[in-house]
Amino acid sequence: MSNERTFIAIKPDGVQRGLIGPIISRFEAKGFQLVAMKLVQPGKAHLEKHYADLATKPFFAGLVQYMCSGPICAMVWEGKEVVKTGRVLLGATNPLASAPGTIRGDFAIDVGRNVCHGSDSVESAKKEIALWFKPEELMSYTPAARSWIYE
Ligand code: IDP
Ligand code: MG
Repeated sequence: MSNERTFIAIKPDGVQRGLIGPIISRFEAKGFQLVAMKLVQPGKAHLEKHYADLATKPFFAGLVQYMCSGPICAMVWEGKEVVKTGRVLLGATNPLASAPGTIRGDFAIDVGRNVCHGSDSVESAKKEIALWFKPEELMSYTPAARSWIYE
């Protein structure tokens, strides 16, 4: 199915470091389709909800503070297996363990400043997209290059 969707976010450090363009470029170049994008600073309650699964972790408070420290570029990307492959493009959670050629491998060092987020399953993608976007913010369109990307 080529209409799978994932939630990808450029975290405050990525925005401040001018990495919006380079990160978007990698998803575009791969052939994935941008269906929604906005710059937002949604606040503590929203980010606690986004990272609810990590609430018991010792780094949770610092993580929420980091995510609240500036604007986030929130996006939805669509394509065949985009959830799994999106995380391959991002690289491992700890940038020092991320392969060169991945976003975190190329642009980050510390796990607490790893510049981007990507949904870890189709189910969490659905939840995250619903948390960050209203249905009318998601665009449905056929990209001109579609038949040059999919056989
Ligand atoms: P993911 O972003 O690769 O899915 P998760 O385990 O879901 O990784 O953790 C969410 C985010 O929490 C990470 O991207 C990172 O910013 C932060 N994080 C994870 N582990 C640590 C840690 O040990 N120290 C500080 N921050 C962490
Ligand atoms: Mg995660």
